Amino acid sequence: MPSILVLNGPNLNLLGTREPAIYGADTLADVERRCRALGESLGSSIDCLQSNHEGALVDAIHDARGRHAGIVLNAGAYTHTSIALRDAISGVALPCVEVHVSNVHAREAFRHHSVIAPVCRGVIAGFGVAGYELAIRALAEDP
Ligand code: CA2
Repeated sequence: MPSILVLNGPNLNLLGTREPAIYGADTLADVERRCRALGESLGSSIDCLQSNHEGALVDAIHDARGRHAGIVLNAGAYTHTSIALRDAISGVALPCVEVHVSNVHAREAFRHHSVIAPVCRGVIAGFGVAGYELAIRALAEDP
């Protein structure tokens, strides 16, 4: 059964607790439940992990090699800064879909640039937490 890693970065453990106008009301546990349910219906197993630490995210991407067919990644603010995450994604050569809950392009200018987008299969932003499910569907259809 092809497996997908849903990886969330810094502060996404706060989903559903604050700033609902930007990030909605679903908690990270809700998101992970929805992802697992979708995976089940698509015949994919879903592993979920969240960390606030850049190195732990790099380790998770490395560990995905040989275990997962692809990665759904919301790297949070590291999206805009982390060459280490970019190098990890290109290093493992797994298809990776960049996800953002909010429409980063409608927000502050510093959120408009992603250093990881060039090494990702694609980017989904602005569809709320449904973006994670869209990304899983994209990977399941074209692994
Ligand atoms: O829109 C997204 O998904 C982001 O990746 C979220 C990051 C932000 O730095 C990116 O620019 C866009 C921030 C995640 C913080 O999440 C919170 C959720 C609720 C309350 C406070 C923070």
